[in-house]
Amino acid sequence: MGKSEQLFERAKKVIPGGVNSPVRAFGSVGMTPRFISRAKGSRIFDVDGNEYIDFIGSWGPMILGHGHPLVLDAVTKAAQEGLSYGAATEREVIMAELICEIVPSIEMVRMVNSGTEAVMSAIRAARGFTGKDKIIKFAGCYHGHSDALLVAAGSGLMTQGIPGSAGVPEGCTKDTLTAVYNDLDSVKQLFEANPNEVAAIIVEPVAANMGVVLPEDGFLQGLRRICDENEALLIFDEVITGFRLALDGAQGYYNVKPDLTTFGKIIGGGMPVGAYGGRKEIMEQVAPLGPVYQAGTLSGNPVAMAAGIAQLTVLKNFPQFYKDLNAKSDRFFEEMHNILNSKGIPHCLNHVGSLGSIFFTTEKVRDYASAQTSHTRKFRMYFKHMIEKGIYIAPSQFEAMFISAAHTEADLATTLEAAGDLIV
Ligand code: KE4
Repeated sequence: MGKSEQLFERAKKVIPGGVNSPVRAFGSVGMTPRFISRAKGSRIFDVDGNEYIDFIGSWGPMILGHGHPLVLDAVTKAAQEGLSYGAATEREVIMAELICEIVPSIEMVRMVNSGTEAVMSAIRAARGFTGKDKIIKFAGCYHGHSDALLVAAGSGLMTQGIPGSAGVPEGCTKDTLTAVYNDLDSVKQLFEANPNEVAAIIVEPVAANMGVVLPEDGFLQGLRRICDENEALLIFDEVITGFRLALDGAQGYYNVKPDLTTFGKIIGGGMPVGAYGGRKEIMEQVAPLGPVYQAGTLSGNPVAMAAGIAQLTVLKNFPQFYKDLNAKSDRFFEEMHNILNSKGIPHCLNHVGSLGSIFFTTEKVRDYASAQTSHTRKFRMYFKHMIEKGIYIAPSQFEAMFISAAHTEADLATTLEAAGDLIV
């Protein structure tokens, strides 16, 4: 029995499912999860000494690759000055100024410790600002695990085939309305059925939790228009797309301005960080300034801020960064598509920037229902084939591939070569 198997047996005795986040359990691909010992650049290494080219990148944060020297140096320096004070620090000001400088729609921002916390808090701020209770989300989108958002959710819930969660009282979700991604009529119908009751629409501007599903032309612009017509707020959940598609995220890439934005992942550089921010008049509702309460012991933690500031500063200071990363990624995904086509494997490959996913279906995947036509058995075969070739992709059909600046042309060529041997 290898070390991963041994650790998994031990873990299952003391941690639910042996993991601290469900998707890590490799349940949907029927394999023992790899226990990782270290990572560097585009590579991760498991406890049995196996090396992989990593396309998870901690589910998005590692856009520079693992262990970037400027990030590590910043963390080391900050840690030597103390791990946490529970008091205001200069680094929090620098981080907030950076985000407000880079993302034009953000005039004020609050740091929290995860994407879930960022979304939960943004929803509360939207309800507090508008005085309305209902929220519209989209089937297949995932916004973390706060009660009100565990409705028709993507990511791990979709992987496990459970649209909701036990332990969430009907009272917590009765104000959550579900629309169809890329279907503006489904949104309009909800507003017509709930006149003057909808506080906000929350959307992943590029859905990445039902696999990657792109917004069709006019979809995001349509949401902006519908929100303006109904005096509701538009919340972009950019926990994945923020600082991923472009320096100013999906809102810059698609040129649509939300009222509030949530972040996570990349802004923490690998440390636990989330944030929500937007128009000043909305954010001024948040305590201690306003009546919307939200707090956190480790919010704005100095070591986490140091990691985030270092990563965002690298992204900001290299104007070519996104042009190069997105061009490299486009070439890779297009070549992957050609290889699968040449092998006669029916599939839908959706990608934008350094984000992409392959669905084993003959349909064009444009929403939750079409994503569910994917043959998860074929995905399991694909996953097993790739990991045995040393390619580490998400152990779920309904997650994304993340390409980083650390992925070399050789890494990508090796990955394409592995796909060339795929039989599904
Ligand atoms: P966290 O609470 O996991 O930091 O963020 C929640 C969240 C919010 N919004 C979006 C768009 C997200 O994708 C996420 C979390 N993403 C998943 C990956 N699909 C995290 C991985 C996991 O659950 O282990």
